[in-house]
Amino acid sequence: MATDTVLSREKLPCEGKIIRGIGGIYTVAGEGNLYDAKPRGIFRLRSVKPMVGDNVTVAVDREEGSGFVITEIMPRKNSLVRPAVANVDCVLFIIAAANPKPDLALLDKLLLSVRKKGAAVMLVINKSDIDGAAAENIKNEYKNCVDGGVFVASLEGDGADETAKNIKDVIPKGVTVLCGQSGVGKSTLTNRLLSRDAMQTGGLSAKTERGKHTTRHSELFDAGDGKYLIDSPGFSFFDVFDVSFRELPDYYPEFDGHAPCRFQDCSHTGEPGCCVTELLSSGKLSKGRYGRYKEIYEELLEKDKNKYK
Ligand SMILES: Nc1nc2c(ncn2[C@@H]2O[C@H](COP(=O)(O)OP(=O)(O)OP(=O)(O)O)[C@@H](O)[C@H]2O)c(=O)[nH]1
Ligand SMILES: [Mg+2]
Ligand SMILES: [Zn+2]
Repeated sequence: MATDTVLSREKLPCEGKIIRGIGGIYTVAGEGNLYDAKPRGIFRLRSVKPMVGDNVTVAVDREEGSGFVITEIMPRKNSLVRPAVANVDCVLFIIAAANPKPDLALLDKLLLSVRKKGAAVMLVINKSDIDGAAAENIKNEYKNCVDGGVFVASLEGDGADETAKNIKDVIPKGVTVLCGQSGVGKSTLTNRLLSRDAMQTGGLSAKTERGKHTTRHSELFDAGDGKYLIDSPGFSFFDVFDVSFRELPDYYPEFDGHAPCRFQDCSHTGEPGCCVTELLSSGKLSKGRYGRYKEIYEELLEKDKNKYK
């Protein structure tokens, strides 16, 4: 992907990918050029909004006589709501061992939502320099539920480049979104993975010890080897809305291939003869993950009961 806007018209129309969208103008990377384009009016009529990650056709805007227009949006493989990104192959979650305090319930909800979308999930536990023991504990809790292993990192320290290289090797080809609470180091890692200062980074608020929401938009970067990265704004609240309590175990890889429970429709929340006993004692399922599983299950069950109210 080129890094500057070249207003080359010869190659148009052409196919490309939306790498950012600001104020209704979308930048499309295609044929080695960047085109700042407006969506064709028909999309608004159909309530279709282009998204970062969309594969599109871009053409010269004949109506306006100049500028560029998005004439077609290809069907999406999937899309995330936060951040709004289409055609996501992998989500790389970042959590800090400390500063900000890790919110594992939030992480679990995000993990299962992304699994439901059919994207791979990876996990980096950052800021191990602040609390190495906490980082190891989180690693143990999550080692059986992510793809490609859990990475423990200290992205400010000496070994940061080495860590970033190891992470980059495991990231699959296609589009990977970096996701997590504000201040955990998503932009720091993005810059390490790209070997340049593409994103601004920020400190934590001294008063609340939370992130300062430094990143405000999502942008797609070419990391080479067919790998594309998107840094995203951090957030601290997430509601699971498209998963039913019945399908919850499907999004916990720890349950994959488990021994049958006594009850065929076992919810794994305390029934006798449940596989959970064995999964906990063998360490395949961690106590922390299981405790939060039960809480999320209750939340989803409650939501289902109130569905028609
Ligand atoms: N001690 C320590 N600090 C780190 C580490 N990685 C990043 N930081 C610092 O943490 C702060 C936040 O980093 P960012 O990369 O801006 O965090 P972010 O996740 O992009 O935050 P938002 O954009 O607000 O969502 C910065 O001051 C970084 O220098 C680390 O491994 N150890
Ligand atoms: Mg950021
Ligand atoms: Zn069970």
